[in-house]
Amino acid sequence: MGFFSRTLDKLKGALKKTSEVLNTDVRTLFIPGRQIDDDFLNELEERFLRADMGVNNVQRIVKELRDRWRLGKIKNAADCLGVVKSQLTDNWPQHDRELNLQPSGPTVILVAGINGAGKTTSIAKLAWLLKNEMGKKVMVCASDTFRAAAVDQLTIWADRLGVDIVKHKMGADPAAVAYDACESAKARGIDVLIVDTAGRLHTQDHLMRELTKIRDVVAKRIPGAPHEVLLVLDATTGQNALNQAKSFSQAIGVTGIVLAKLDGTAKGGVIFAIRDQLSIPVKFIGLGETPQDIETFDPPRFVEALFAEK
Ligand SMILES: Nc1nc2c(ncn2[C@@H]2O[C@H](COP(=O)(O)OP(=O)(O)OP(=O)(O)O)[C@@H](O)[C@H]2O)c(=O)[nH]1
Ligand SMILES: [Mg+2]
Repeated sequence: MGFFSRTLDKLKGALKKTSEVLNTDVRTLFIPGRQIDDDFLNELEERFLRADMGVNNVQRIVKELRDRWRLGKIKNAADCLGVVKSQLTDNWPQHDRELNLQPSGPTVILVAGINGAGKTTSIAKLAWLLKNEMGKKVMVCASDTFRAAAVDQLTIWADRLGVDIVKHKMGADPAAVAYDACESAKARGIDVLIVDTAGRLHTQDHLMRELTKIRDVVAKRIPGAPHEVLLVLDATTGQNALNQAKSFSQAIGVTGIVLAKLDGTAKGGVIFAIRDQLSIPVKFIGLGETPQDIETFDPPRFVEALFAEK
């Protein structure tokens, strides 16, 4: 049984959590008994745009609804809900959302993103998930040597979660820390090594090259590494996240997205824009600040949660 289904079984309450924390105002539109008219369709379009679903998506869905309404196939708001849900659910590409875990030897996960996106917190979440849900031996690597606080933050998480950490002093070469972590992970029989990196803008060429250097170093130490390059995106930045993803992807070859901070944002619809515009799967979603606030991303469940009553 794969990672995905195992995790789903264990996280039974997770859908409830998603519907509780998703904060878009699309669900309140489908009032029972309300008839479809131009006002309704315009309002629906507006709210979908506000949820940051992306113009193409929204136009496609609204056109579909308008066509069906004109043909007399649907009459009231409640009929729309079913169409919208299936429009949102049906077109997900068959992405493999499982982590590419190696059967033996350390799996290396490189984590990148802009400043404050939620990288270090997402690493704590992944470490928690891998250790507690999957029984993996996890090590984290403090390759964000830019700020002293960054190493401290990761150290605190490692201590709390009971996972190993490899770190150097602040200002050290991030690739050298990664080198040591790879050696240490092999020596200690670690299953998964997760590498934290400093936040950077995709426009900062020298910092993007630093990421490439870390990637090259781990590739030399461990066959096939990094097995995952996860880009952490902050859902509250909405459509901006798409540009970040495109640039990071060109620079370092992203294999999956962690969409953090979906709790409490009204821009949760950005996940549909990501599907529309990028060929990178969202693998995990972040729903809060504790290590347990993570879910594997499951499109149908997400769509259900988006329209579920709170
Ligand atoms: N509500 C919420 N807050 C989050 C989530 N993920 C991260 N945060 C918060 O966002 C802030 C930044 O998170 P970090 O994990 O430090 O972000 P980072 O990308 O490592 O930041 P730098 O290393 O400074 O670039 C912290 O206050 C986290 O608690 C999430 O899913 N939900
Ligand atoms: Mg960090």
